[in-house]
Amino acid sequence: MRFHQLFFLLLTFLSPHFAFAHFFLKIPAYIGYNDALQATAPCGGFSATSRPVVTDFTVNGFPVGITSTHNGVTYEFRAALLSAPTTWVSLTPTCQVTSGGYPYFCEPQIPGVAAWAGQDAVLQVIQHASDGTLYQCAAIKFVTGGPYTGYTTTQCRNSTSPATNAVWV
Ligand SMILES: *[C@@H]1O[C@H](CO)[C@@H](O)[C@H](O)[C@H]1NC(C)=O
Ligand SMILES: [Cu+2]
Repeated sequence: MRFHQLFFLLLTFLSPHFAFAHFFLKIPAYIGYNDALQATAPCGGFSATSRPVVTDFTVNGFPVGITSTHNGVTYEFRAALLSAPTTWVSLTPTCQVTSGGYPYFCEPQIPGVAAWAGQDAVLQVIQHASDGTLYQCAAIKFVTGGPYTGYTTTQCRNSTSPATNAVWV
């Protein structure tokens, strides 16, 4: 292989858009991430009832943090009870996020479902991007109280360089 071909290959691998690098749910901990299956509803190729890590989600607000390789996307934040894992309710309006580069977006106070306090549930984040609809889920339990403020401003932040611009619609 000639040097310039190798160089091109390296560039391809290092690009944030290599393969299908899509988006990552950072907070709360996701059920699982599989790049190739992220377009599979409802949880990107993982079972909605899988519970490797369970996060207590305060119903008066809990942070949801995401990184994405896409520049212009729309997010939906939904939840379902573990006992009815196909019945999703929206927690928020949709959110349009624009950014150059590799944005980190964190909304510190995604509201929970107050009536579900004390119950096991699933958080679903849907990203609508140029390459389609993509899914990530987190195993949660709704608990009373909040907003939860236990994450640092490094863990829950919006990118500033390049800037994240988020609008709820
Ligand atoms: C990120 O931007 C959204 C939308 O403007 C905002 O609601 C949220 O509070 C911001 N996150 C942080 C950590 O400031
Ligand atoms: Cu993608």
